[in-house]
Order: sequence, then structure tokens, then C-alpha cells
Amino acid sequence: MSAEEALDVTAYLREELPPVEAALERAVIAIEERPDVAEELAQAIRHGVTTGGKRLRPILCVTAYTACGGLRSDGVYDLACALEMIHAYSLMHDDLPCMDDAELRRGRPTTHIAHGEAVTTRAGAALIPLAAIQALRAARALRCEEETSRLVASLLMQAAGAGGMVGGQWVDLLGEGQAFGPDELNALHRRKTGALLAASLEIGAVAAGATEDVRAGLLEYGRAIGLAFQIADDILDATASAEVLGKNPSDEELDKSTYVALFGLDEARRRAEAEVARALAALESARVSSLELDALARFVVERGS
Ligand code: GRG
Repeated sequence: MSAEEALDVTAYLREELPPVEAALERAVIAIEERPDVAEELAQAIRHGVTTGGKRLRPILCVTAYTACGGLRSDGVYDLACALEMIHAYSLMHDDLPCMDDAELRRGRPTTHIAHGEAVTTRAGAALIPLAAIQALRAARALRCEEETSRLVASLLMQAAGAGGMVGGQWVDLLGEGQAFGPDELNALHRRKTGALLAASLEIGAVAAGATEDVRAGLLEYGRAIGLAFQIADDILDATASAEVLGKNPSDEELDKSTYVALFGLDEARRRAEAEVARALAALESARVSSLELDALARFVVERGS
């Protein structure tokens, strides 16, 4: 692609943010209005879901949806924000004292610092079924077939579950203080970080009624940018300040296996670039032409936080 054709990804992300935030606000208000959700849980959920972040997963979902011919609407942002609800819960739990024990996230106190450990644990757990309901209802409201709507919710739960994010986190926690090899590290991060990112693309494609080939291509793209994203995350943890990151770098302190520890900075950067190339090749072979997806793949490794 020539420089003239490349999309200004910063402008794209800036445009996408308001409708994502609006959808998240709708989702949180609906949770606050539920008679079965205690006020203190709703407050912790609001803290975890609405305090900033790049909103990359919902933006990827909407971008996949539009790349497959779907039209932007409040409804697709409602669907996409189910991914961010799972991501928010994962950060709320990841920051707990029994996991990474972090006090700062996105430049603000973590949810358990603001709302307490017990409430945050319950609020995070409550977000899992709430996200599944959000995905199912949003897909139905988008007039997806019933089978497709259920598939969308099921893909989200599979990505979040033991075969995906939870399983990856479990391996990561067990691995503190151990040195993983490249295959183990890739397998861990395909689940911990990659599964939800890949599901963001796949869910967008499925909801838009994409063909099997296009769906598979977007899933492959999602898997590749998922690994690239984690490598970039390790590089940022090793090189950026807490002020820039909005959180305290913690990999070294927690004695985690990382791409930087395993390969060094230069080789880690080369591997991230190779995953971006793999992502772009997956789009090309599925004949998905999207300047936005091209630019987002590059953003994943070039981002500053
Ligand atoms: C009970 C074992 C067990 C697990 C619970 C806590 C948990 C589930 C999973 C943790 C998953 C996790 C924290 C993965 C890290 C993903 C990652 C690199 C997050 C940073 O994402 P960004 O940069 O963050 O998109 P923003 O702030 O922009 O949203």
C-alpha cells in the first residue's frame, strides 16, 4: 500500500470512540437499572467499564462488521461493547491482589482500590453473564437469525472461558517464576490475550453474515494481531513509564516470562512485525479489502500505550 492510501489510524480511532463510549454508557445504565444488581456492584461495574482505555476490541468488531458489508448503527456498537465488558472484567480481576495486585489502571485507581476487593470480585464475575446477554440481545436487535445470535454469544463465551482467556491467565499465573519457551509463551498468549481479540473480528464477521472464507480470514487476522498485540504489550511494559502506560510496569516484578525476556527487544519487535505481516496476508487471501483493518494491524504494534 502506498503512503497516500494508508489510513490515518489516530483519526479513525478518535472517530470510533464516541459511539463505543455511548454504547458502553447505555449498557452500564441498563445494568444500574436492574433491580437484581446491588448499587455497590453497579458502581464498581461503572468504574471498571467506563474509565477510559483504547476500546480496541469493540472497534475491531465494528470494523470487521463493516468490512463484511454491515452498516454502522447503534446496534452494532451495542454488540461490540459486549467484548469490552468481558475485557473490563478481565482487567478488574487481573488487578486484584490475588493476581497482579495493581493499584493503577488507565491512570486511575484500580476498581478494587476504589470499591474494595470483595465488591470488585463479584462485580467482575457479574459482568460475564451480563456480557453474554448483551451480545445475544444486540445480535437479535441487529436482526441476525436466532442461530447466528446464539453463535455470537457462544463465540464470546468460548473466547472468555477456560479454552481462551481464563485458561491463558491460569497458565500465566502458574508460570510466574518459571521460564517458558517460545511455543509455551505463544500458546499462553493465544488464549490469554489473543482469544478475545480474535473473537472481536470473528463476531463482527458472523453478525454481518460473512461467508465461511471471510470469517476464517478475519479469525486468522485476529489471531495474528492478538500475538502482535501481546508482544507489543511486553515491549511497552519493559520500555515505557507508568505515566505513559497509565499503570505500573509489572512483568519484571512478577517474574513473568515475556517476549522481551525470551528474545530481547529487537527480536521481539521483529516477531511482532512478522505477526502483522501474517495478519495482512490473511486479509488478502480472504479477499477482504479494508484500509481500516490494515491500519489497525499496524497500530497494534506501533501504539504508545
Ligand atoms: C480466574 C485464572 C482466572 C482468570 C480470570 C483475570 C482474567 C480472567 C484474565 C486476564 C486477562 C488479561 C488481563 C489479559 C491481558 C490483556 C491485555 C494485554 C490487556 C491490555 O489491553 P489494552 O491495552 O487495555 O487494550 P486498554 O486499557 O486500552 O483497554
